[in-house]
Amino acid sequence: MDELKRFALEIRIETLNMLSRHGFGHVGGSLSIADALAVLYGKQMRYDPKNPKWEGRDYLVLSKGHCGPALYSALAIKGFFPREELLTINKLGTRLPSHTDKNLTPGIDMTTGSLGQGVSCALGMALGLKVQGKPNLVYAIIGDGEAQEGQVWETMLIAPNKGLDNFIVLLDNNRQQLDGFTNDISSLGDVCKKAEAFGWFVVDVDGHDVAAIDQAIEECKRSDKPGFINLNTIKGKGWPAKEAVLGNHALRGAAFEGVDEALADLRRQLEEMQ
Ligand SMILES: Cc1ncc(C[n+]2csc(CCOP(=O)(O)OP(=O)(O)O)c2C)c(N)n1
Ligand SMILES: [Mg+2]
Repeated sequence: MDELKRFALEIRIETLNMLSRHGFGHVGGSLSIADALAVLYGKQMRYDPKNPKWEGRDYLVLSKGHCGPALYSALAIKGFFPREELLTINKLGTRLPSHTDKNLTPGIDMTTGSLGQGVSCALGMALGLKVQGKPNLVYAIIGDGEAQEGQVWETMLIAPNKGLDNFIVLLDNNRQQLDGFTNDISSLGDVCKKAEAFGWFVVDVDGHDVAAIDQAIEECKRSDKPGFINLNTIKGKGWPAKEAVLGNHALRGAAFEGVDEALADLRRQLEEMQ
């Protein structure tokens, strides 16, 4: 598990480094999924960085596509493309646009950014694989604000009806969306009970505990239902000054003040774990 913790720290470091150097980006929601990505790309998913389209791979759809930087960091660390390329984020001609694009980036399996659509596509991918009798798994990461979209609930309804035991949805439940706290805007209520009532196999975990996330995925894999993992997370996790505060969704320019100290602290944590 230490390796996964290190991987998550590296994802946070690369993410903060590229976004602060670029001077704009979705910091909060990228930092909250670092641990889940570390478990997926550090242990659970089958993939080949030298052959991103390998037909035996598992698929990940980052339905909250604005958090591409965290996923790019995981992919670069695992060798899908050179790590230096991360610094081209969102620049003209880059293969790394702010939101994920399957036609540009090695390792990205679905173009996302319009909230709600990604998980809908992931459902179709899981259904297609199931119909063909293939063993690949499909993972999707959605946001809590995103879960206000109708398409999310169509997916929640259809996946159990189609018996998609090859489909695992992870909800990055960081309790914040673009413009405030989700409970103040349109609460999801008891989302675990809702998912269960729709027919999913549900696990409720600390979304920053890599061992718990790993265990949750194992349990979902064993279940004969689609899996729903509620990741209880903190938006901005890893940069203490930005954790769970309003205004941490996307930062620009001066809002990055203090990032060097945050990066130094993360690098120190990483060194202590080597
Ligand atoms: C359909 C759609 N409406 C609005 C937006 C603009 N938008 C981008 S991120 C975001 C907030 C999403 O909140 P959440 O899903 O909780 O993401 P996180 O907290 O993980 O950043 C919004 C409204 C969008 N990308 N797509
Ligand atoms: Mg959120």
